[in-house]
Amino acid sequence: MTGRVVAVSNRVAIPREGQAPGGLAVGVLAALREYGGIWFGWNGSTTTGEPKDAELQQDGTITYATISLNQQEFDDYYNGFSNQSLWPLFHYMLGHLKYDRRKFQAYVRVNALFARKLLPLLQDDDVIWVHDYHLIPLAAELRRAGVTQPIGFFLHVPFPDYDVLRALPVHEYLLRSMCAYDVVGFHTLGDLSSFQQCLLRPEIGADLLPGGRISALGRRLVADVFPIGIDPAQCAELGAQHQSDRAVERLQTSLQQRSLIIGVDRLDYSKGLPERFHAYQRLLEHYPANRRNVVLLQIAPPTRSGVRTYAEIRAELEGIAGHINGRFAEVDWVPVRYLNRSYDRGMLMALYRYARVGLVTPVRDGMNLVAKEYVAAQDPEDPGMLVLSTLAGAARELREAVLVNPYDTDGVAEGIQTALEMSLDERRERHQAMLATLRQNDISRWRQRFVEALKASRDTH
Ligand code: GDG
Repeated sequence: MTGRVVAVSNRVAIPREGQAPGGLAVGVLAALREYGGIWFGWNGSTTTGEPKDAELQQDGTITYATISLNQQEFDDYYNGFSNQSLWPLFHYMLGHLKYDRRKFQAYVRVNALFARKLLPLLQDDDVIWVHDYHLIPLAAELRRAGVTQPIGFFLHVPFPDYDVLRALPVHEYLLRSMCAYDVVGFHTLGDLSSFQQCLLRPEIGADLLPGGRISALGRRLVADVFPIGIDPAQCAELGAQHQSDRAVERLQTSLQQRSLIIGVDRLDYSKGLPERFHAYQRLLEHYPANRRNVVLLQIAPPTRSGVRTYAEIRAELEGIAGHINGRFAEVDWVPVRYLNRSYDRGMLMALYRYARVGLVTPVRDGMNLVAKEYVAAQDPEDPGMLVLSTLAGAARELREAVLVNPYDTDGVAEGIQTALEMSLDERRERHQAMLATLRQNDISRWRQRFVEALKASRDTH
C-alpha cells in the first residue's frame, strides 16, 4: 500500500527507551510503522510569543513533528474550551459545563495554527488521521488552506445526544466542522447514532445514505463505529513478567492474603471515583465479613491540574478515603490505599494480575481501556473478575463482566461482593469469553479498519 499516514493529536507520545507504550499510542505507532508517516502535535511546552515551525525528530519510518504553544492560547484552548466546555458536555455532565466566547475563539485559533504548521509537511498521497475533541475544526481549517487529501476524525470520548449538545452555544459550528472530514469514527453505536441524529436536524439537514455514508453541506462523508482495542498479548506478558518486581512483592507481603480490589483511573470526575469510594464503604457496611479481608488500591494520577474542578475532586476524594479509613481501619489493616501518582506500565499490569477484582465504574466513558487491560492481564487459570460500569463504552463488548450502574451505591457494593465470591469455574468461563472478544477486536484491527476506511474514501471522491 502506498501513501503515508499523518496522525494528529493534541499531545504526541514519543516512546521512551525501555517503556512500553500504552493506550492509543500503540495503535497510532503501529499504523505509522506500517505505512510510514508523521505524528504531529503539541510538544508539551509553552512560549510567550508566536510558536515556531514544527520541530522534526526521525525514528525509522516515523517522523515526530511537534510545536509549542503560546501560554495564554494554550490555557484558553486546552484548559478552557477543550476541558471546561467540550469534555463535560460530551460526557453528559452539564453541571460542569462552562462556556466563554474568548476561550472558544482561542480553540479555533489554535486549530488554525495546527493547520498552518502541518501544511508544509503534507504530501499529495497522504491520508490524515485527526484524534479527539481538541481538534474538531482542524479539517475545516486544512480545507480552507486547499488540502484535498482524505482526512479522518476519531472521537475518543462519547458523542452526546442533540438535546445535550445544544446546551453549547457553538454546537452548530462543531457539527459543521465535523462534516469537513471524510471519515468520522466513534467507539459505540450509541455515539454514532447521536451524531447522525444531530446531522439530521434542520441546522445541517444531512441525508443518511446506505453504508454509513452521509451527504451533508455539499460533501460526502462516512461515519462508523470503530471500538478501540488493546494488545492483549502485551498486557498478559507484561503482567506475568513484572509479577516478581520488588514493589509488587512488597504489596503482596503487606496484604497478607487479603483480597485486592484495584481501580486505576486518571483523576477525573467522569471516572466516578467518589461514587466508587462510597460503594466500597457500603460493601464494608453490608458485607462485614470483608472487614480486615479486602483492600481497595486506587491509583489515580492527577491530570489537567490547570482546571479548578480537578483540584476540587482531588480534595473530595482525600476526604472520603480519609473518612473510610478513619471509620474502619484497625492497627494492622487500612481499607483504602489511595495513591495520587502514576506507575510504570509493566508494574500496572502486574498489579492488575494480582488483584481479585478490577473496579471500573466511570459515570461516563467513551470506551475505557483499563477495563480491557485488566481482563487481558489476568492469569487464565485463576482470573480475577471485572466489575464494570454500564456507562462505559467497554460494557458493549465485555458483556461477561459483572455489570453495574455506578450511581447505584448498593448495586456496586453487591457487584463487588458477587465478584469476590464467584467460583473458579465461573470466573474462568467469563474470562475466556471476554479474552476472545479482546483478541478478536484488538488494537491492530482498530487502526487497520480506520486507515482502510480513510484510504477507501480517496477512491470514492
Ligand atoms: C480516553 C477516553 C478511551 C492510567 N494510569 C496509569 C496509566 N494509565 C493508562 C491506562 C490506560 C490509559 O492510561 C487510560 O485509558 P482510558 O481508556 O481508561 O481513559 P482516558 O485516559 O480517559 O482515555 C476513553 C480512551 O481515550 C481511548 O480511546 O477509552 O474512554 O476517555 O491505557 O493503563 N499508565 C501508566 N501508569 C499509570 O499510572 N503507565
